[in-house]
Amino acid sequence: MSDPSFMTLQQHIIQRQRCAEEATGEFSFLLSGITIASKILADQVRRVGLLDILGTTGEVNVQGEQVQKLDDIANDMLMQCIGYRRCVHAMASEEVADPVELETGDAGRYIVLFDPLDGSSNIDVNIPVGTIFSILKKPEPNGKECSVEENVLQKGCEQVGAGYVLYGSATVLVYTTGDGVHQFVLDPSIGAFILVKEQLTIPEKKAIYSCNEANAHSFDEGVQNYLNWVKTSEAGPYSARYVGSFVADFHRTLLKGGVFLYPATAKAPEGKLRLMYEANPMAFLVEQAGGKASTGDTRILDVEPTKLHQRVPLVIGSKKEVEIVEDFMARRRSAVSA
Ligand code: P6P
Repeated sequence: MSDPSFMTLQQHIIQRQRCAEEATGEFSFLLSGITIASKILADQVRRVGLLDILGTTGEVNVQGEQVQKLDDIANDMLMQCIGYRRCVHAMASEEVADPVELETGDAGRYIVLFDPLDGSSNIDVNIPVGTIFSILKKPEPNGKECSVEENVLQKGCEQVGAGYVLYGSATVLVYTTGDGVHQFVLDPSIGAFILVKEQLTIPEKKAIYSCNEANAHSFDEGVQNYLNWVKTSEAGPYSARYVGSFVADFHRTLLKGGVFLYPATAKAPEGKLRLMYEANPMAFLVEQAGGKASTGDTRILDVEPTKLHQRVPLVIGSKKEVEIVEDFMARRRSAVSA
């Protein structure tokens, strides 16, 4: 590194925790479990095709999706690297039906939820994929014995940390602990995530929309009206961008602005993206960056979870762009109810 003033992710977390009344070093130790796993995954993802890790395992996961070999590797890696941390009470993964409770007793203060490798069906064609994580506190005991499921099912507004790792042309990590959004790039020459942007903010408005319009026929009619409007000269010109890998589409939206939509469809009547470990962490990040995230009418972070793997419709991105979509949906609802 030519610049001695660089800051690593660990230094950044410890520096910020020094300011927080609860600086115990536990949080930075917890996050280091995620970053170790992500460095190993970055190396694996970069070498797909050279290693026997392409394709599927032949199994189907709890979501009913074909398990990619790298899904299993990513899940095992994260479970192992986070599971060693005594400060972790439980973990929950997109790849595992139920939360995993760790025998850490009172030392276990945190709950970590993750999608180990989102977009993994794109790996074989070298499209960027990502790891998404969400961190909750184990609820204080209230006299009632709570199951690990009850401890895990908390609203997104209860998160104490969230972030993602994007395995693309560079390996990028973006995280928040509720004090702004910070971006790091992995420097493979030293094996450390280096700070590149502090207090990242999303543009309030940007004429980019990101949506799989092949499903448009079964979208909410308000969304269909939005998709018609967005192509008119009055609206635009808008650009359409859709990678089909949520972390990649979200990262572009966060940095450049715009709106990403995955509404309810005939095939996915609750939406496709999962609340607890996809929508919630990205909603925490986008709000910390000055953006907005809703189901189309309800703030994502206020959605009361009922199931670990529940799905939710998602409209996320620049505040003004999300509000335009919400307005189209609200106008359609009032037209129908009139
Ligand atoms: P569609 C990948 O499978 C994923 O879960 C997200 O990463 C992505 O945003 C979405 O599904 C893409 O879904 O229906 O457009 O292929």
